[in-house]
This record gives sequence, structure tokens and C-alpha cells, in this order.
Amino acid sequence: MSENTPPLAVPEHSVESFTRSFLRELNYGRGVDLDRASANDKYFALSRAVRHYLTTRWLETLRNQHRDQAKTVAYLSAEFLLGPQLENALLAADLEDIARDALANLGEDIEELRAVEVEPGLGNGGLGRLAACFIDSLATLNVPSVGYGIRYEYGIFKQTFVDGKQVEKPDHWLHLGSPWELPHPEYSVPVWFGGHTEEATNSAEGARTWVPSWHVTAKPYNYMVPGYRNGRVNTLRLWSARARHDFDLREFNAGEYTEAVRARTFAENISKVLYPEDSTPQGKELRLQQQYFFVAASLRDFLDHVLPEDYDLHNLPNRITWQLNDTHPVIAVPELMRILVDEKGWDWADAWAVTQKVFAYTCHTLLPEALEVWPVELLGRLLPRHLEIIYRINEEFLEEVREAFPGDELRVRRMSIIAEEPGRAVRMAHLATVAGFKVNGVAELHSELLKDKVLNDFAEMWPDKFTNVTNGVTPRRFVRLANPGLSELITAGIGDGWITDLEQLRNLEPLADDPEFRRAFRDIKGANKHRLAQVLKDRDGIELAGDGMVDAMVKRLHEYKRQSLKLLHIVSLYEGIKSGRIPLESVTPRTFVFGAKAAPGYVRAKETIELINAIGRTINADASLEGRLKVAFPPNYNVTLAEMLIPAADLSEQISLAGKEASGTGNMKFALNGALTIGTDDGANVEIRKLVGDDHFFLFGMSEPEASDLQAEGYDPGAYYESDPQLKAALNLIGSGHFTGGDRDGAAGSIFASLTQRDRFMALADFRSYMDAQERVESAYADYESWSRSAILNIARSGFFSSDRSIQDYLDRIWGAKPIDQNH
Ligand code: GL9
Repeated sequence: MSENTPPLAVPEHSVESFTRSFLRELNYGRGVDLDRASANDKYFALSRAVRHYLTTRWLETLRNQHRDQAKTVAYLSAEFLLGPQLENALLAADLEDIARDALANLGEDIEELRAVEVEPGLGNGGLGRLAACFIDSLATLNVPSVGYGIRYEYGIFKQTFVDGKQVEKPDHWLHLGSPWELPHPEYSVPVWFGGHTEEATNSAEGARTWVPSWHVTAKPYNYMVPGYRNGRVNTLRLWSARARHDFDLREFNAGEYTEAVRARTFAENISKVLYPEDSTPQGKELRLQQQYFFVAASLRDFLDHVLPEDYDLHNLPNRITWQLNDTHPVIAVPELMRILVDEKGWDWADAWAVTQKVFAYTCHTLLPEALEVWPVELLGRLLPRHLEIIYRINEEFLEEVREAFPGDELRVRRMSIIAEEPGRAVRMAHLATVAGFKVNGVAELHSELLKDKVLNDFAEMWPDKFTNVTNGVTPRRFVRLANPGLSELITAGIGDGWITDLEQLRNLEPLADDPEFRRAFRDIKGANKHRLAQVLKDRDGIELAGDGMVDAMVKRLHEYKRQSLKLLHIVSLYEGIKSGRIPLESVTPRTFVFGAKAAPGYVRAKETIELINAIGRTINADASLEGRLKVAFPPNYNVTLAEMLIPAADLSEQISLAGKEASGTGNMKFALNGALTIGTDDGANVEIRKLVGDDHFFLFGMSEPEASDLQAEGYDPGAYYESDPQLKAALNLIGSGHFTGGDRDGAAGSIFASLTQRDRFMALADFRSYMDAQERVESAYADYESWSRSAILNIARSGFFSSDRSIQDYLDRIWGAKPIDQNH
């Protein structure tokens, strides 16, 4: 675009102007009159009208980025769990009131139109949602940056329950179209696969020529990522796989119509569906195709379309950092080497020097089974040249190891990028650690454990490579949008600076001692519970326990997170009441709320879902409990539901076995919305507890060193089962089939057996301590006045957990990029 193009004016911020935009979009964009428009038509017109207000800024941002050639952060992530877009755009553009009034004047309820939106669920959980929070903060902090990912046609599956069992339904989120994406087919790029390698045609040291055998076209779709009212709108570019457009001619001509169509489907499968595995990659070929597909397209896009044509790539480290969100995009490392050596004709050493300065790697796990490993056979078949490059990187790296640690062949074997056992395979985390100039964990404890355990050999070799950036969450979505009542109260107390400077929440501390403020806080919490109760009733026919405590455990279903420990608490309470050990009047009315999807192939996780539902059914139907205990398990927990649920919670369950949850981010969202945490010393819980103070946090369970000592000694769950009568009674009740209609063989029997015999995550060892902590919860809750003081202090002291702070840490510790002044 010419420098002289007059800037498009932002439409006027007025009800009249907004109404005009809306009606124009309805008439011209959708081709309908207001009185004939469907809800989807109106939702589209509304979204498009909002988009107008951001587009000018978007174009400006892109123009400046092109002009300044400033250092850019490219966030490479296979997942972006975006959540609803409309509300966020309304907020960023400061149009919430205007749009509501404009629609009301036309006789429309904006809430009804918002409900039409299907959220883009392009992620599994914490890792994908973190990426979404990060691009929000990058924009709000004015950082030149771009997100790169995959436009899955089907996001995370829709969860339904049939007879209490999880049944997955495809999430065809695009079936009515999306008003938020803009396709740019002219920037499509080819991505090649397969074939073989040959002697190089150039003379560069280390070069080979890759002769691939098939390719797909990567077509970009752009999404706006507006900063919070700062005039910046960044871009998220998601790639969709298309069959190459010339694919059919030859085959059509040969009369092989069905073959041609089949080939098309094959190519387009690449971006068809998000893999729903949480922390347990299955090593599927299609997944590696997805990874290379989006990474190759993204590098190509940046090198060919963002950089000027004559750009000297030796300067690349001053121009970009590619942040690798977990190992999913790590194939970018050999891809850049291939481009520099084979295509640009650089000598290997020059190419490696630059490659080592442009990638940084974030590790998100501690579970060994979550570290991606690709069989050499598979990688070599799909990307033969990349495998050769990985071998050479490894060769030179292992030489370095031998030099640093002479004679230590065991260490060499441990550190190798290529594993030999059980079969030859590429360890992607090792490749990322070797190539990255920084490696970070996602909470203090996690980063320490990375250095001491998971990547210990690497930390000994390169101590300075390792750093920590504790995760954070965006206060725009998870406080301001999710909890408007609380937001107003905070703003009335301390002004609205907290929305972009969350540490200002500190100023709330004195207000925790103000009875008026506490009353207002309680009213808001009550209203949020009411809102939740309404939604669950309408959506799922679920009733909550009156005005009781809302006790929430929402996260992916995984054994290490220990939903089963939560069940043991519930069953123990229930058993205590039924056996007369616990007087009913002494029990705090509470609703246990679960939200959790299980990976479709994860049998134990699915059994746990079944058991939660079975226990819930029994308890909810038991009239003798007088509604004091309820179990609510709304299906299909997602961002939309999180925004409804978290603001209503009193108690946040963060009960993973210490040393297993890398960080957690739900824990931060709850604390920021005034829930108290009951939790182990794991992940970011450690930092939450330190900040909010022990008096306002219910700590229980073994510490990480205690847990690993116990594991090393030889853990025997049977000993706990035998020695704790309450634990035994609860487990026996489950095992007896009491909750499963007498069935002892299905989910109940299986979980009983697994907990009493193996108990991989030592739930039984932490049971007693957990029960004691729950008693402390009950007595604290009995004094709701003092509880609300603690809740307010949780909010006031959790400002650290803004993703703005995380991004600032990435800038300072890793990227060396600076926010820029938009208006210079
Ligand atoms: C995760 C960790 O398990 C979480 O503890 C962490 O908070 C997030 C973000 O850093 O990353 N790693 C991971 O694979 N997932 C995480 O949530 N899984 C999913 O996203 C489902």
C-alpha cells in the first residue's frame, strides 16, 4: 500500500454511527432486512460492525510494522484456545454500551446475539489458552508480534454425556461461518512432503537437495488481535490446508475423478481436526504433518512476505524471535537450516550460527510421557531432508558434549537428540533445547525441576540457557469481561488502571477491612452464583445447593490432577453423613462443580468421568441430604463456561500431586475472582500461596521432594487404605457398586482397583491431609465475613498473575524486543 493512502477514518463512537454500520452490514453484507434477519445474520452484522472500528487500527499497525521493520516476536503454537471473540472486540474497541444501546433501539437484545457465537476451540486446555492470553497481552503491551497456528476445521470435541459416559461430538465451529476471519488466498504458500534427497546443486558446505513427492497449499486466515484500547491491532495468522489447485487436471483428464477427489481430501485432512490428546502425544503421522505444515508456512510467510526482498538474513536475530510453544513447532529448526543451507546456499556453520539465535523454547510439562518423540522411520519418510539435518545437528552437538564431559558416554547417550530405545526416535525437547538460545519453564517450581530433573544434563552444560517465566492470564477476559460486577467494584475502589496494570490491585488491600466493601463483594459473588445457577439450570437442568459454597474443580481430566482425590472427599462426606458419623447440620451446604474433558482414548480418565456422574446422580437424588450436598458436572467445559463459572466460585481446587502440574492457569483465574485455593505445593500454586499468604490459602499434601522420596522408597497405597478407616470406608463404598447400581466391574471397580493397588499419583497418601484441609475450609467458611476478607486479599495480591507481566518477563529475559510507541 502506498505511503500516501489517506488513512481510513475510525467510525464515530456513537449510537447513531454504530446503528448505521450494523444496518449496512445486515443489508449489504448479509443481504437481508432487519425483520427477515436470522439471529446468525444479526450476529454477523454486529460482529462486522464492531470490526469496522478496529480495522483502521489494524491497517495502521501493519503499515507501521512494515515501515519500522522492528524486532518482532512470532509466537508459534499448534493451539490457540481463543474463546468468544465478539465480547473481546467490543471491549477493546470501547463499544460495549454503544452497541447495546444501538441494538436495543432496534428492539434487539445484544445478549441474545452474543449467545449465537460458537467459540473457536482451537486448543485442548491450559497450553492453548495461554497462547490466547499471550497474544492479547502482546497487543496490549504494544509489542510488534504475530501469532502463527492452524485453522482447524474441527476444534476440541464437543463433550456430551450419555448414561453418564463421555461421548464426543465433532465441533464444527465454522458451520455458520465466522465473521472474525479474513482469508488471504494470495498469500498462500506450498508446503512439501516426502520424496528423497540428492546431491546438492549448490556448493554450500553441508547442502543437499530435497526432492519432495507431494505438497499441499497453506492458505492463511487472518484474525485481529486488538490491544486494550491502545490503538494497536496485531495479527493472528492461522493456516488452512488446501489441495494444490492444479491437482485435478491430469487425473480428471485420465478419467480418474474419484482418485482426484480422494487426493484432495487427503491433503485437506491436514488442518481438519485438532488432536484432543492432553499431555500424551500419540505419535500419529498426521500430527507431524500438521506441525510441519504450519511451521513451514509460517517461516515462509515471514521470510517472503514480511521481510523486504533484499533483506540480509544474517541480521535475522535482530529482526525476530520465534517462540516455540512447547515442542509442537520444533520442526521449524531443521526447516530454517534447510532454507539457509540448501536454498540460500549458506555454509552449514553460518546457518547454524543464525539458527541458534532466533529460536527460544517454552517447555510446558514435567510428565515424561508428554515429551514428543518421533520415530526416525516416520520422520524420515515424511521429511527426509529434515532428518538428515537433525542427524548432523546431533553429531556436532554430541561432539560438544564429549568435549565438555570427556569419557562420560552415558551422558552422551542420555543427551542425544536421537533416542535408541525402544526404537530410534527424535526427541523434540532435546532438539529444542540444543537449538534454542533460551529454554523456559512456566512457573518457578517447574523451571527448577526442569533444571534439576527433566533437562538436568542440559542445564549442567548450559546453565545460562535456562530461565523461568511464570504464566499469567489476561485480566481483560478473565476479570473485566467474565466478572463485570467485580470489575465495577474494583474500579469504584481504586480506579480502572488495574485493567492494564494488574499490580494496582494491591490498592484494594485496605478495602478488605472495610465492611461495606466486603458486603458489596459478597453481593457480587452471590449474583454471580445466581447467574451460574440460572445457566446450569437452563443448559443442563442442574440445581445448585441453595446459597451454599461453590467448590470448583475445572481442568482437563488427568490422573495427575487427581479428580479422584476430590471424589474421595465427596464420598467420605457422604458416607460420614449416611453412617451418622457426621451430623448433617454440621455440613456446609456446597455444590461441587466439575468441568473436564477426557482425551477420547484415555480409558481411566473416561471412567473417572463416569464415576463423577454416578456419584453425582446418587447424591443429588438423596432426599435425606436435604440438598446440602450437590454435584454439578456440566458437560463441555470450555472458555465460555469458564467465564461463567470462575466468577461464581468460592473455593478453587488445585490438588495435583506436587511436581506434576507445570503451572496451572485456572488457579490464577480463580484467585483473581476472589476464590480461595485449596491446593498442593505444585506449579504456580506455590507462588499464589506465597503472594496471598498462608492464612488465605489452604495448603495440604506432600511437597515435591516428599513425594519423590516416597516414590523412591516404594509407595504402597494399600498401607494407607488399611490404616485410615474413613479412607477405607469411602473406597469400599465406591468399590461396592453403591453409586453404580450395584455394578462393581465397570468404572467404579476399575478406579477402586487402580487407587488401592497402584495409585500412580499417590492420592491415598495425600487423602488425610486433604480431609484436614477441607475441615479448615469448612470452619473458615462458617465465618463468611472473614472469608470474604480473605477473598478480597486474594484478589489484591494476585496482580502478579497478569499475562501482561508474563509478556514483560519474556521481553526482558528472552526476546530482547521492546514495546514500541504507536504514535512516534
Ligand atoms: C500445560 C500444563 O499442564 C499446565 O500446567 C500449564 O499451565 C499449561 C500452560 O503452560 O501447559 N501443558 C500441557 O501440555 N497442557 C497444559 O495445560 N495441556 C493442555 O493444554 C491440555
